[in-house]
Amino acid sequence: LSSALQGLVVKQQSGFFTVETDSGAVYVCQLRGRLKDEANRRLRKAEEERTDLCAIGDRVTIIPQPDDTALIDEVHPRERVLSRASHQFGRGDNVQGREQVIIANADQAVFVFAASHPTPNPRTLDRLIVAAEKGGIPRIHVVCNKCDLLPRAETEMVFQPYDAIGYPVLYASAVTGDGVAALRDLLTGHVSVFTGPSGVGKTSLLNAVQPGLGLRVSQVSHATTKGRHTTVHSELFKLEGGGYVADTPGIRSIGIWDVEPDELEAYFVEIADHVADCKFPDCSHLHEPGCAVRAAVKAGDIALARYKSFLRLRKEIEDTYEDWA
Ligand SMILES: Nc1nc2c(ncn2[C@@H]2O[C@H](COP(=O)(O)OP(=O)(O)OP(=O)(O)O)[C@@H](O)[C@H]2O)c(=O)[nH]1
Ligand SMILES: [Mg+2]
Ligand SMILES: [Zn+2]
Repeated sequence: LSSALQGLVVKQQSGFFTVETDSGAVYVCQLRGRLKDEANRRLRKAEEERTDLCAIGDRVTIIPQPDDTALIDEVHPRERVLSRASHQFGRGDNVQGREQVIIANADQAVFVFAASHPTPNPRTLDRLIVAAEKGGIPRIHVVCNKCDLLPRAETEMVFQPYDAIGYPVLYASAVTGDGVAALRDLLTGHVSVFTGPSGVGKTSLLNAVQPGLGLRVSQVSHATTKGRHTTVHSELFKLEGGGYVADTPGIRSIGIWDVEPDELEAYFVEIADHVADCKFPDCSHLHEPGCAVRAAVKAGDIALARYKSFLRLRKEIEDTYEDWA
């Protein structure tokens, strides 16, 4: 009779989870019935919480079966999580926002964009940063790929503000190999997740970092049609130098999960630095006198684009809360 093993969920694909055990064996698993029952009992609660029971990065206990598959017996509590809200909004009782776990237990988030093709959207990056700060991910990095396509000065105008507020930006090109060694160093020894829009070259960069991976990349040299994703499943890969990195499907949009309007400023770190100096403790940083945030924007200490992004996101979250009330 097989006994329980401890492992890591490295892949998730339509109800099946690939688990790598601590001794290096790999099993394709399903959630055990008992867990499913528990899950069902938890479903009413999950209806309120609306989250994924198991995701890549989860530590699990599995029980091998005679047919070489295994059952997931237990999903261990998560240390941290990178999540988004999936957009399934309905009306009235059918409102169905839910938490989609991008990865559990990552200690590093790498947000990948392209210098061009597709044109980077800093508002998407702001959202990803909010999600990572909310999830307690200690290391957040930005990678700007396809630097072969645009003069560096133009690219830096978009990304330099992030470097300035403490999110290191790495300029790279999977085509020329620029920045690939630095990226490899960055990933080694960590559990990282690659996230960003489709077609920016996440998979191409991973192939460059570790050629043995040989992952499938888009044949189209630039993302033309929205909704065409080359990578369709999230998967964690073991790095030769130690650690893991997850390749994930490109995101079209990222909804903010479980952040209240008043909470948002805490996840815009350079804004959070100033709120204590506002005259009113409940300052909305919109029109109140003595607002230290607006003063910092005027003085150029907070980038105007980030301030606008913050206001826009807060408005969106407020509207969502109103819809749900
Ligand atoms: N010019 C240039 N093209 C690149 C670079 N990196 C990737 N590409 C091209 O961009 C296209 C998309 O690359 P992928 O690696 O599939 O992009 P992805 O981010 O993994 O996309 P999804 O899996 O859909 O999320 C491919 O045709 C690559 O050849 C780069 O540094 N420079
Ligand atoms: Mg890909
Ligand atoms: Zn203020």
